[in-house]
Amino acid sequence: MKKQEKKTVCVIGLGYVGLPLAVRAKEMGYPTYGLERDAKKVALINKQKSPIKEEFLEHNLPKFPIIASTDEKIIKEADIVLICVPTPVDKNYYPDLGPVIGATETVVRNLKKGALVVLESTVNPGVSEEIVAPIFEKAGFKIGKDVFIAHCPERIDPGNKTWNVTNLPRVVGSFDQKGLAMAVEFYKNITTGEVRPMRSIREAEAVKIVENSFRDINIAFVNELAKSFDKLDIDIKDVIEGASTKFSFMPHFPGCGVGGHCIPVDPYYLIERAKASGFDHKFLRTAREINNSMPEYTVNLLQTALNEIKKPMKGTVVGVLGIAYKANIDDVRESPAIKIIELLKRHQVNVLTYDPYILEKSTEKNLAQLLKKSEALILVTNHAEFLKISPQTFKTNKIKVIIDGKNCLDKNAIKKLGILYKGIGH
Ligand code: SAJ
Repeated sequence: MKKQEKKTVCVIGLGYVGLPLAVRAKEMGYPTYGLERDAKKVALINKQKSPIKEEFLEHNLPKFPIIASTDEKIIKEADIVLICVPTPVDKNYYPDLGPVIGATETVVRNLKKGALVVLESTVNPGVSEEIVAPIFEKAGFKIGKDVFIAHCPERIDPGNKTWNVTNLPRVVGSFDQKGLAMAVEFYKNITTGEVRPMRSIREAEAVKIVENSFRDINIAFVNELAKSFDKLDIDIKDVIEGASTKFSFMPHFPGCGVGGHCIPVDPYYLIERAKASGFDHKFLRTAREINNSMPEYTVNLLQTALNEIKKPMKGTVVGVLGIAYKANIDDVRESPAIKIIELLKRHQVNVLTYDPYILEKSTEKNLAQLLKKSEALILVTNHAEFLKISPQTFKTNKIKVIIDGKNCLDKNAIKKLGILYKGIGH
């Protein structure tokens, strides 16, 4: 790890991935620019204020300020360009490479000859060769001479207190040895973790899709077990704890759905690309179907519980605890809460919401207000604030039904108070 004096870095996309990377590059001595289309974000970043509520950024951005701009001409200065734009799916779960294509075209318009361009966005094997490279070649750039292209899949886990851009292990692939060497050198200056060169850029693309699909299928496994064990009066939470005593078991946990910009999205990139080559990823598709079914399963648990106490869904006031896709962050992308709220409204439930990290999307501005008004609750996100609610508080607020979408509340204490509790297989 050595401080860099000369090479200039430009990060394209200053979100959960790009902004920490830019801050880290600056910390390691690279003059660092950030190209971001959202002018409000650019203004905040240039005042060293993080647009994202995230400890690493709020702590480090003021210490290692970068120059953010909406003007693509800042790429002209860069010896190293890092593309960190989203790779979402559309409403039919079809991959949307629009942001990657747009960013690549922007780089081509402004590229400094001989620069290294690294795609960090998660993509399926083949995108660098079939989508990114042709854009450079069509513009007359010779890859391996006028431009060096590499892929180093991002591994940022927002809010993770242990792993961040400074220590995450990375894999890197390129079209040529010089590009690989340039990229490996850069990332060795960024992370204290292992930097593993892969035999090809396609293998580097495959690594990230594999690690996230692995997580998705394992979550689907326990979600399916939760549904099955619910009918067998077996508590999946106890069973997972029991199985975890086995040295090789890797616990995953059932819940009301799988959200985020990675896990529920990345498998579709492989499913669709493999289909184009004549292979059907039945297993990955089935896992996605199981995980996508959990919001409806959760709402059905509420309907059953309300019916048990002779209350209809229609008109009942139901408080949704949490909108974010996971605990203690403010990210709603692909959050199960979105589907759950939509389904509740379809049942003409009177829906209230509260998320301490996303007050602007919450109908109630504090927890007490939501609890006071609600007759039933669905916990979607296991934010720390919700784990602190005492069972007596539910009783005092006359909550009759609790659906615990993350199996994180005190089931026995709640049931003892005569409140109807249902978890996910728990
Ligand atoms: N979830 C479950 N059961 C589990 C684990 C997660 O239902 O056992 C749900 C979460 O509630 C959430 C979704 O899945 O809705 C995704 O959760 P996540 O913990 O995987 O969080 P992410 O989406 O931030 O995943 C990131 C990923 N990082 C990148 O893609 C760069 C992923 O690779 C990491 O494995 C993951 O963090 C992690 O391990 O924390």
